[in-house]
Amino acid sequence: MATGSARHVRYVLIACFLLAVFYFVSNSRDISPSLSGQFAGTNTKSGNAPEAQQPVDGSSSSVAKDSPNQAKIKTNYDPSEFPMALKPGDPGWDDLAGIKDGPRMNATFVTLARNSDVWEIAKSIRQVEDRFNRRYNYDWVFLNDQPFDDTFKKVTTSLVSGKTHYGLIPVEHWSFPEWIDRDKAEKVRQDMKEAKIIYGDSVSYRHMCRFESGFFFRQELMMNYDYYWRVEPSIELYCDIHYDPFRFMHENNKKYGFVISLYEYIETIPTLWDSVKKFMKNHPEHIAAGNAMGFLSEDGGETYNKCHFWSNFEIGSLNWLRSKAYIDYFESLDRDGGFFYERWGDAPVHSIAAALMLPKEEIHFFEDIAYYHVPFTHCPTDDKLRTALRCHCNPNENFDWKGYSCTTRWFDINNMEKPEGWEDQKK
Ligand SMILES: Nc1nc2c(ncn2[C@@H]2O[C@H](COP(=O)(O)OP(=O)(O)OP(=O)(O)O)[C@@H](O)[C@H]2O)c(=O)[nH]1
Ligand SMILES: [Mg+2]
Repeated sequence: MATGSARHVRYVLIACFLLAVFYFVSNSRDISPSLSGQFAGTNTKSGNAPEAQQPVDGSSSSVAKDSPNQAKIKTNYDPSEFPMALKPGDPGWDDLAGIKDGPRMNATFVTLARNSDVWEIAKSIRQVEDRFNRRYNYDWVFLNDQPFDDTFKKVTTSLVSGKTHYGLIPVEHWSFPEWIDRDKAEKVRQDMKEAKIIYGDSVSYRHMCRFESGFFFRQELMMNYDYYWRVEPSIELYCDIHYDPFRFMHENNKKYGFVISLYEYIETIPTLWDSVKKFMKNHPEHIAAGNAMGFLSEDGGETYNKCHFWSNFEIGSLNWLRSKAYIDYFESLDRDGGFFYERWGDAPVHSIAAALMLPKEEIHFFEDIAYYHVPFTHCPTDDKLRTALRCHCNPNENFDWKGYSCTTRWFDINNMEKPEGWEDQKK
């Protein structure tokens, strides 16, 4: 009897031990985020040391300027070892738990905000984390023309799963350049106020637009990264994101990604296109073969149709924005003074640059990233896709195919097939 019960106890102990081993193995990925994090930028084939700071942007790759769509570039990891679940049914699609294994890009979220924006940016961060970043833990850079206060830092750091960084914008990136006639600028603001143009009388809005057009990507903190994802206060993300959009950009040699496009108010940019034409004449070397001029103009560039990508959402290449081509473009526009003598927005400024200075295949429409910034929504058109992505947006609010959107034009100039059901959403 005594021998029998000792054997019994031994069996129970062995069973417990095996159960503990099984539990540890099956949960190890979830309970050791720092271990998974070490995959960032490593050469997973050879098991080399992390190379997270190594540039990963395709700008130095050997891909031709007018490369075909979906041009793949060399990576310092083996993509097939960590397949991305790009569509329902792809390997790993159902795995939304825990920290995602595989490589990380040298990328960051970036937000320009005031201290008073803290609760609205908190909502945005919560959405980005829940739908994507809790599995990827990318960093977040916050920029401000005033020092961030403790509340802002505490709240945002508590919400972001990656590292947070806080930057103070130098005065020279947030002030009138010396060549601007302040009296003339003041007069314009008065006129725009009377004409009831939104933000028409605001000085800070103009500094913001100029900063986003020409300076955010070369702030000291941003120099550590190759890709950015811009997030504004009060936005919503409506669907799960099953793969890493930064990695998608890198592997497919994309430089600029958008979700919503529309027409700009002409009152804010009456002479922008003249300024762009001057730049094109002075710098033909910066205009890409196979560009997306057809998105911007119906007459081969004579006039601007006002189409632009809505820049409050952007995923893009910082190395492209830091390129000589983009800097020459920004400096040429900046000299012409329209950020202050009119009210040029960073959305048309970025969009025109992308459409003219990149081959059109390097611009990507993220159909599967559902997004809201007042007053427009991008909600995936295809019913099956929305269900698979567990979206909570109302498809009737999808702006893509409505009259004021330029997304139909984007599809047409790229000969892209529109998603099932698009015609039902036109009105
Ligand atoms: N630090 C700082 N950030 C600003 C300032 N003005 C705007 N921003 C930020 O710049 C971004 C764009 O400003 P918004 O006020 O959202 O401009 P908008 O998207 O054109 O207009 P809304 O429809 O009001 O959202 C947001 O992330 C703001 O938080 C400012 O004066 N200082
Ligand atoms: Mg906004």
